[in-house]
Amino acid sequence: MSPDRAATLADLQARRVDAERRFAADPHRPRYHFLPPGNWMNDPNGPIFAEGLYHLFYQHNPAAARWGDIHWGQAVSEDLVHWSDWPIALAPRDEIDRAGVYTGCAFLDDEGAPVIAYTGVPTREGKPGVRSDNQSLARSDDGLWSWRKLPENPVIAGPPEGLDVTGFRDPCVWREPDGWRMIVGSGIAGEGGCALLYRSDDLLAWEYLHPLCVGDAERHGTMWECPDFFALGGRHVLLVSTLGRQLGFVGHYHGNRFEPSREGWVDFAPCFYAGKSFEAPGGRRILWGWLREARGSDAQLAAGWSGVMSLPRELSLLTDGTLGAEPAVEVQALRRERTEHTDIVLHPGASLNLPPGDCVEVALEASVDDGARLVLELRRSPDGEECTRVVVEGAALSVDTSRASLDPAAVGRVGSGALPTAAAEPLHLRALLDRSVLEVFANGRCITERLYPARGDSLGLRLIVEEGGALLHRLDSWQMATIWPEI
Ligand code: DQQ
Repeated sequence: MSPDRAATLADLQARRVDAERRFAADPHRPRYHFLPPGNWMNDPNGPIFAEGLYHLFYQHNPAAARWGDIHWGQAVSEDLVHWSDWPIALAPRDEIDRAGVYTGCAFLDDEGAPVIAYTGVPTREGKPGVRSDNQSLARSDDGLWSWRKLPENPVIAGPPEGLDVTGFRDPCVWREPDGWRMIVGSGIAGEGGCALLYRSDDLLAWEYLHPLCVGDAERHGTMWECPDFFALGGRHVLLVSTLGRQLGFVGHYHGNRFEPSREGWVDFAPCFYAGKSFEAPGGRRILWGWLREARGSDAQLAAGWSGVMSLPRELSLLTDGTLGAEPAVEVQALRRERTEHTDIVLHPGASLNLPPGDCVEVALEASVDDGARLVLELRRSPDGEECTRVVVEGAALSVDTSRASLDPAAVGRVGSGALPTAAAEPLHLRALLDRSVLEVFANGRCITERLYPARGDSLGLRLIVEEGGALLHRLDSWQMATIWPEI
């Protein structure tokens, strides 16, 4: 490593340690989810495994805990869990992207050189999509450390002629035997959200083909942001962010056409957004998502940070053909002190207290009676005034944050969705709590929420069977370690 690079890395590391020290007294700042050392973060961008490292880019305002002056931040990891900050990858400092370098992807070109495709936004005046939002490229010649925008930019200057679109951003690029493909998030006025498909031989000249797929405005929204497209389990998956959430289509792709046969929300709550995936060694498909705040902008500015990355989620196709997700196995490296319970019959009304905490994981496997209601209470104050509830009732999974916080700036709500399997199947439930972040996985489905308890003693954790009974085959809970150097 060159002395210059070593010095820059040391500076960035020192800045991270300072930041985490400064934020140490903030009870809401997560300890084992990635986030920048301060200020604003939104979408994950261009995740890629290259040159032996996981690279994670993200939409970033380095100057304030609010959206604006959007850059591409960058962090790298050897293990998918612990991160080092690298220098900002892209800044909005050119005529064609002065108002922001928006979301995109990263890939290796035919020579193996790392390339970023992103949306350049020259001005925020005018209608998105027709105000010269463009698709542009940057290349790295030094192992993804620094990025040079191409002189040929923009490689696509605007949406196809004659198409009345609702937006034009967030390229996703992949290679096919007969050339490169790019989809760009868009929507056709009067029809619905869509991903516009392009083809190229050299990544510089792009020919518009047609929409890869068009949604129905009412059910799938009028604009598709952050499209992500990949093969999985013998099918293809198209992820799009729309209507405030991420939608996943599973289907067949042939002859440049995608025909979805299954669809569903990638996460049941509106907190997980703009998810972007990559192929990890071994062929695993790993998804990252932006976990938005669920408190007012004043509270975000006062905190000095906003936005958290989800845990890496490994995607799969479930036996019913729908998209499933669970935390990547690497996350288990953060488990510390463990408590274990096995083979417990839980009668109606039974409860099981677990070691309290605000950075914990609970994993359980249970056979639940028909009509039973199993509840995991987290961040519970001793008198129950504050409490977040994860509820499994029949085939319904929900998270209720309506009593999570006494703070009026914190949003409380109930999010829910259906589990893929019948209640007769054992329930596999995992809840990963990291201060203001809660990610819940159950039989392949997930629901993510943000919670900001105001009381310092809201740390209680317990399992209750409110209705019916259950056989708890096993339950483990762990205190979780921080991913930052101990401070
Ligand atoms: N965020 C980016 C856009 C994208 C949106 C801008 C989704 O590229 O469409 O920060 O959150």
